[in-house]
Amino acid sequence: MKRLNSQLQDDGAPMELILLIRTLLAGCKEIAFRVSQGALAGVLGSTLSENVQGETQKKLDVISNQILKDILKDSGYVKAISSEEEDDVVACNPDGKYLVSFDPLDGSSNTDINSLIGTIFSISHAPQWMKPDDPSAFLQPGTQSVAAGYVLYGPSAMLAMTTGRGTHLYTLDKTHGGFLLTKANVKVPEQTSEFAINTSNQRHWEAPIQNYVADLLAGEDGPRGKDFNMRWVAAMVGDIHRVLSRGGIFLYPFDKRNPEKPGKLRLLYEANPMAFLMEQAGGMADTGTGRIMEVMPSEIHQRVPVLLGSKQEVQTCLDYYK
Ligand code: AFP
Repeated sequence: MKRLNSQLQDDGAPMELILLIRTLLAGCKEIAFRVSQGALAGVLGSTLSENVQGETQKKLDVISNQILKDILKDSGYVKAISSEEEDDVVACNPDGKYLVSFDPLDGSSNTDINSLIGTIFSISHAPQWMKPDDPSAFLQPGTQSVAAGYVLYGPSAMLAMTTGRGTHLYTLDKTHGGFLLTKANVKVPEQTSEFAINTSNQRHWEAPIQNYVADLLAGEDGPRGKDFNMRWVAAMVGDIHRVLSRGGIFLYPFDKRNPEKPGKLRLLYEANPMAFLMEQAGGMADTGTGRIMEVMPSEIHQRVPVLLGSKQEVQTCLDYYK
């Protein structure tokens, strides 16, 4: 079976980027081990602190963030880090070539119920003239990313990754500790009968999503003329992994509750990396008003509406915005 290293080389990734990715994944393997220990590792439950978004941090969030921060800072490849669990950017090596954004433990509320969680990341070039503690270095659209992916900590630990030459799936071989290629060039089916949205937010959606979901729910008797099934993992990594594996549409749309929070999901370390993976797998990723990867960030923890997945279904959903 092909190893991650040779796939990255075949995809033309530069050596320093390969070394950075391997460093990042060494941290993810440690997180995978801690996650698999569950309550035995004494890391479940909440700490008393809250993160910048006002959410209670779980101990595993804090530990995962520390693991990734330490390993990336020590590597020398990274100029600065932005993390869901850090208020500000973390300065690293002033001569580092890359910027890394990550959500160290996405879906962390699932830790309490032994359900799917994961690490999401994206990597871009660091502007050479900027200081490592300058947050504006991160204000680049997703189209500038050189690599993105996630590690899903499930029944097996799986890596989905792209360096812009297709999306590939790897499985962590715990016997020798490496990621092995298990599916090259993933292709998301263009059509689907499966959708994912948190319907408890329905009253806060705008008209286009209200109308779109109403038509999905009407099934065979409605204008779509077929029945749709619904799934919700409550961890974006889990939902996106299902969509990459068998198609579907995932929605976290604009929410009228708070105009300063136009959606729940964060652009830099949730929406952009998943959009990059999805587009490289032939899918589509949009905010409802434009391509996610073209959104120009105004701050590192910016939130955006997210509609992504099977191409034709996302297009159908976007038609409701016209
Ligand atoms: P947490 O990391 O705080 O658990 O949030 C996960 C997440 O940001 C994303 O992974 C999910 O898609 C989404 O929130 C689920 O949120 P709700 O189920 O609360 O709508």
